[in-house]
Amino acid sequence: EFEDVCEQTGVTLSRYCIELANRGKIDEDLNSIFNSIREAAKVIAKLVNTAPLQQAELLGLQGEINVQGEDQKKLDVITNDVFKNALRYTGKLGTLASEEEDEPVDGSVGGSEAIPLLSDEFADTGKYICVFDPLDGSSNVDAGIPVGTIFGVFEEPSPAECELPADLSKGLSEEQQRCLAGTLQPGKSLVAAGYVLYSASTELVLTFGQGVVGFTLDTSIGEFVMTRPSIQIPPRGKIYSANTGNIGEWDQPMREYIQTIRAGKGETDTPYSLRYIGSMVGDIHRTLLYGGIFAYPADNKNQDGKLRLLYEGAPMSFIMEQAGGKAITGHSRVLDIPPVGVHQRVPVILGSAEDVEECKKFFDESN
Ligand code: AHM
Ligand code: MG
Repeated sequence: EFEDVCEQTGVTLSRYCIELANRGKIDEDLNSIFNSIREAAKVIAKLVNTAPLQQAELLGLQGEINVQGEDQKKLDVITNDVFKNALRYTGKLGTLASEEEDEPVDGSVGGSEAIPLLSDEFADTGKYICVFDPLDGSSNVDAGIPVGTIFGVFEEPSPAECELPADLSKGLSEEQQRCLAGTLQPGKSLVAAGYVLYSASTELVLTFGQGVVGFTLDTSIGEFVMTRPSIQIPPRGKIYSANTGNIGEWDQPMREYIQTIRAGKGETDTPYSLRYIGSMVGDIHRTLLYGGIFAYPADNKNQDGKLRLLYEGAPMSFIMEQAGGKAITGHSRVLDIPPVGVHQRVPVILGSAEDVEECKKFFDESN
């Protein structure tokens, strides 16, 4: 019967995860976590899709608060709750760290909140840590521009690896120390990462460290269906993607590199085209599929760029490398950086291997 269902639907994300678990490629806990991510992604897709309708209903067409009156919660706050709670109810997470919250928090769930008839005790067995940005680029939603969710999953380190440097552990309770130590892991320790793009279609792209797979939400059945069994970024592209409004503030190597490729004076002798949405998930998704280079480099005002290492830089770099691409800060590999703070920023340059290598030469020569 299982096969019959799949003949009608294609390979669903749920089937994909079950089959990986059956083959021992992921454990049951990770399978549960992806169950929850899948469900949360569907809810967020719906929220993003209907946001203008809800806004119009609340404000009325003249922009005045209507009779229902209460303040509307911001979409990034709502989506944070959706994603966080979906993860917590798996009982498999020791720690959750969101771009929307100041500190990483304990991921366990107390009893069975809100479900009647399920009042017996439940012991959390969480050993995973999830870092996420529930709605990246949320300022774009009002204009109908694509936005996304980005996430990464770590395993909880052993107590011995949980020692925090004294300056970081100061003033924190034991539990806060555990959560922080678990969260401050370099990208190369990720066991899974992915993103969801809410756009013309809803796309979910993930990696368990064995290549990159893409799914598309089939809204008629409410399931993510595999549409790209193995995503490989082209080794070379023709597109660059960066906020060139800041070019005057960038580091010299970055500025020179972009000037070179857009003038057609780079290794391929072809002028590159500019594509920039200003919504990382959309810009990365295009880069992954069409090739080229995406950058949010350091500039005079922001020595570490804008994007966050844990919620944006590391998961996206893991996906990029798994698809055969590269991800650097300029001189070094993004996945090698050990974070010292949960909201730490990092310059990122990622995309097709040959393009990133060409860019890196400008940094190497500047030394
Ligand atoms: P956010 O986390 O506040 O939404 O900001 C992150 C977004 C990314 O999606 C995007 O790559 C970047 O900010 C765009 O920044 P800019 O407007 O400076 O080009
Ligand atoms: Mg963000």
